[in-house]
Amino acid sequence: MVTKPPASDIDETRLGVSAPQKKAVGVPAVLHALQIANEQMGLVRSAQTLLRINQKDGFDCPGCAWPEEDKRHVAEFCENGAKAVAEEATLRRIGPEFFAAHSVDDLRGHDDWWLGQQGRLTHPMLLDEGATHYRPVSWDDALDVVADALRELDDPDAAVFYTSGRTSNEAAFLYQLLVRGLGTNNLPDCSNMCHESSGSALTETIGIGKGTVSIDDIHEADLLIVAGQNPGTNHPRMLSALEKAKQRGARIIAVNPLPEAGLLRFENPQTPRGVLLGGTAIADSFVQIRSGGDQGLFQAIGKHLLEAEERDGGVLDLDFIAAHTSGIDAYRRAMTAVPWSELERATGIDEAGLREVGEAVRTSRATIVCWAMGLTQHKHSVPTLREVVNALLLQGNIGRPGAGVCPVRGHSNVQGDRTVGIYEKPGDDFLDALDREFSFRSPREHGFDTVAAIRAMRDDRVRFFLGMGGNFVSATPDTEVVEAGMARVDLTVHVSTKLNRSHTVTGRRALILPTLGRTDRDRRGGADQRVTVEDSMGAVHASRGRLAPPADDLLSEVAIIARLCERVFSRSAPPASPGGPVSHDGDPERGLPEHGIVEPERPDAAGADIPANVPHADWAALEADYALIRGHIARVIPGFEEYEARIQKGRTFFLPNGPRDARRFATETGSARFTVNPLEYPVIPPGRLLLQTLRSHDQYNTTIYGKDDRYRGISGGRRVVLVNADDIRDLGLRADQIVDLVSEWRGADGAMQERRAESFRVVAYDTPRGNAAAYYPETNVLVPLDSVADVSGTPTSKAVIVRLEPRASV
Ligand SMILES: Nc1nc2c(c(=O)[nH]1)N[C@H]1C(S)=C(S)[C@@H](COP(=O)(O)OP(=O)(O)OC[C@H]3O[C@@H](n4cnc5c(=O)[nH]c(N)nc54)[C@H](O)[C@@H]3O)O[C@H]1N2
Ligand SMILES: Nc1nc2c(c(=O)[nH]1)N[C@H]1C(S)=C(S)[C@@H](COP(=O)(O)OP(=O)(O)OC[C@H]3O[C@@H](n4cnc5c(=O)[nH]c(N)nc54)[C@H](O)[C@@H]3O)O[C@H]1N2
Ligand SMILES: [Mo]
Repeated sequence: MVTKPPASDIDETRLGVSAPQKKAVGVPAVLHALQIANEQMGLVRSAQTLLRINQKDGFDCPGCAWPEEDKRHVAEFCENGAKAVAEEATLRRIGPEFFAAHSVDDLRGHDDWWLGQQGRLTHPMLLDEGATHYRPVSWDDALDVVADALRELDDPDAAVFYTSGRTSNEAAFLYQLLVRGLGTNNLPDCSNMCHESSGSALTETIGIGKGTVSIDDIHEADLLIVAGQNPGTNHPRMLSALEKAKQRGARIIAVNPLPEAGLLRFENPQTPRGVLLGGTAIADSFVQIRSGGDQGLFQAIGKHLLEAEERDGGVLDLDFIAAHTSGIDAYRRAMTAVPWSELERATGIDEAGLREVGEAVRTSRATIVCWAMGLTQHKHSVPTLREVVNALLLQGNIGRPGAGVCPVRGHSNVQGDRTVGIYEKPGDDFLDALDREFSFRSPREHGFDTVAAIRAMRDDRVRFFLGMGGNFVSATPDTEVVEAGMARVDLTVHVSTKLNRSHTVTGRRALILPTLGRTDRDRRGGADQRVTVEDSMGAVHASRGRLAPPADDLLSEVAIIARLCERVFSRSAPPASPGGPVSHDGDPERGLPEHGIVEPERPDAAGADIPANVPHADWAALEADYALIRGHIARVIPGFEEYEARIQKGRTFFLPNGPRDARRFATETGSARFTVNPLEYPVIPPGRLLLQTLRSHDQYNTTIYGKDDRYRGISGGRRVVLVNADDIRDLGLRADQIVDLVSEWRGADGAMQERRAESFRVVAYDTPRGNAAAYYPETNVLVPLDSVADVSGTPTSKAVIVRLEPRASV
C-alpha cells in the first residue's frame, strides 16, 4: 500500500541531546561545510565550486533567496549554502543499474535522507503500469509519453503542474506558457505553502506582493525586528547583513518562541573579529512570544504608538499618513478598543514587555520588519501580516531608506517564478500581454493552488501531474491523503535532480526526467547558457554553472519544456500563420479578445488532437538560445526592459517596486491601507500542545543532509519533540520518553479526526508553555489538509494541535 510510511533509515537509538548553543556559525561551521563538500564532491571540485557561489560570473547559490552584498567576499557562501551545493554537485550517480537493483517498493521503504544520499539522476526512467521497477527510456520516448498523455486529456483542468522555487526565470516562463497553452491555470507552487500569506497581505495593503527593502536598507535601518525566522540555519548570509547593521548602531529584536542561536550571537567566519573575538551579539532583545501571538504583538506596537501620539505628539508621520494612506480612523478605533489584557493573553508577554517593544519602535528613526515561516504558516497569518503593515505605516516606515517590510523568501528563485507567471490566479494584464506575444488566448479561470490540487487528486479529478522540481509528496500537508491521491493519477512526471519520495509514491505510470541544477554547465545550441533569478529583494541577476553535468545527454529544464511545447503545440499542427478570428473555445460569449489578437484557425481533422488555441513560437530556437526567452519575458512583463543587455553586462537590476521607488501603492484605494483585523490567537485545549513543524540545521526542506541540529543540541537523529519542561511534567511524561504525536482536528462535518506520527523522543526545551516543535517533513502526516490560513490557503504548518501518547513499549 502506497501510504505506508518509510522505514526510517536513521537509527534513532543513537540520538543524542545536549544543551542548545547560544551562538551561530564561526569556524566549526566552515569546517563542517567543507567536510560535507569533500565527502560529496572531492577536494578539487569542492574548491572549484564553493569559490564560484554567488560570484559575479558564477552561479546563484541554490540555498536561499537572500541577496548578495555588492562587494563580495572571496567566499560568498555559508555553511548551509555549501551543503546545498555539495548535495547537488555530488559525484555520486544513480543510473539504470540502480533502478534495476531497487524495486519501487524497496525505494518506498526508504526515507528522504537515504533517497537523497544516493546521488544525481542521470537517465530518464519510466515506470509502466503494474511494473515493479523503473526502466530506462530514451529522451524522445520519455517526452512522447508526456506529450501523448497531455494530448489525450479531455479536460486540461485534469492536469496539475507543480513548481518548486529553484526553477530559473527562463524555465518558469516557458513552463507557465506550456500550461496556459494547454488551457489551464493549474500551477500550484511551493509558495502556496510558504510566503503566500505575505503575498496576500502585502498585495491588499501596499499593492505589491513582495518586500520593499533592499540590502542597503538593512544596513541603514535603525531597528530591525526579526520575527518567526531562524536565519542562523535558513538564511545564514542574512546574519552578515544584520551584523553590519548592528555595527552601524542598529537595534535588533528577535521575536520567536525559541531562542534560536543565530539570533543571539553570531561569529562571522569571514572577519577576524568573528573568528577571534567571539563574534557579535545580534539580538538586543529576545521576545519569547507564544506561538501564533504575533498579531497581538503588532497590535500592541500600534496601540502603544497611538497612545504616545495622543499623549506627547510627534510620534506618527502625519504627512505620510495623510498623503499616502487610508483607513487610519477605523484602525485607531480598533486599537483603542483592544484591551492590553487580551494582548497579553495572545502573546504571553506582559504589558510592560509589550510596551518595551513599542518604545523601541517609537524611538527608531527607521524600522524594518523581517519575517519567514513563523508568521506565514498560521490560520491567522494574513491578519497578522496586515498588522505588521499597520504598525509600520504609522511612522511612514515604508518607502524610505532603512525602513520597510522584508518577507525573507525561501527557495532561491521562488520570487522570480511568481514574477514570470507561476501563479494559479494570474491577473488579466499579464495574461493579455502573454496572449499578444504568443498569438493565443490563455485561460482566465483560476487554477488549483497546492491544497486545491491535493483535494482534486483525492477526489479523483486529476489524470496528470507534473512536478517541475520539488518533492510534492513529502512537502505537502496530510501525507496519507496526498499519497493516496497521487496513486489515483494516471501519469505522474517529475523533473528532478535527485531521487526523493515523490518518485516512489506515483500514479499508475510514472516518469523521472533528470535535469541540470544551478552548478552544472548548460550547453545548448553550441554555447554555454545563462539563466536568471530574482532574489528576495527583487533584484535579478544571471547564474551560470561550470561543472560537467552528471550525464552527457542530460537536458536542462528549459530544453525539457521547449521539447514538450514543440510536441504538443507544433507537431502536425497547421502553420502558425493566423487565420480568421475565432472565439475562445468553450466560451462563445467572449468573442474576440479585447486586445484584438487574431487567433489561429482550428486545425483540420488531421491535427484534431492538437488544441485549437495554442501559443506560437519557435520552440527549438528558444531551446538553443535562452536570450530569446528573455526577449519574450521583456515584452510581456513590465520591468524587464532591456533584460538581455542588462544581464550581459553581468549586472544585477532591480524590478520596479512602487512602494519602495515612489511610495506608489497600487491597492484598491490607490493608497497604502490601514486595516482592521480582530485579534486572533491559538487556543490550546487542556492536555494538548500546539506543535510547530520546522527545519533542523541539517536539512533543506525535504532534503535531509545529515542527522544533527547542532545549534539546538540534537545529534544523530530527527524524531524529537521539543517541549517545555513544565508541560512534560504536567502531562505526566518524562524527558527522553518515546511518544506518538497525535493531531486532533475537527472536520467540517463536526467529527474529530486523528492523525498519528509514531515514536518521537521527548526533549525538554526552552519554549513557551503549551508550545512544542518537531521537524518537517516527518510531521507532515499530522497537518490536516483543511487546516489552512484564511485568505492565502497556506497549510498551518506552525500550528497543529497535538497530544503526546506514551508508547507502550520503546
Ligand atoms: N539550510 C536551509 N535553508 C533554507 C531552508 C532549509 O530547509 N534549510 N528552507 C528554505 C525555505 S523554502 C524557506 S521558506 C526558509 C524558511 O526559513 P524559516 O522560516 O526560518 O524556517 P523554519 O525552520 O520553518 O523556522 C521558523 C521559525 O519561526 C519560529 N516560529 C514558529 N512559530 C512562530 C510564531 O508563531 N511566531 C514567531 N514569532 N515565530 C515562530 C520558529 O521557532 C523558527 O525559528 O528557509 C530557506 N532556507
Ligand atoms: N510541515 C511543514 N511542511 C512544509 C513546510 C514547513 O515549514 N512545515 N515548509 C513549506 C515550504 S516553506 C516549502 S518552500 C515547501 C518546499 O517544497 P518543495 O520545494 O517541493 O521541496 P524541496 O524539498 O525543496 O524539493 C527538493 C527536491 O527538488 C529537486 N531539485 C533540487 N534542485 C532542483 C533543480 O534545480 N531543478 C529541479 N527540477 N529539481 C530540483 C530535487 O529532486 C529534490 O529532491 O515545503 C513546505 N512544507
Ligand atoms: Mo519555503
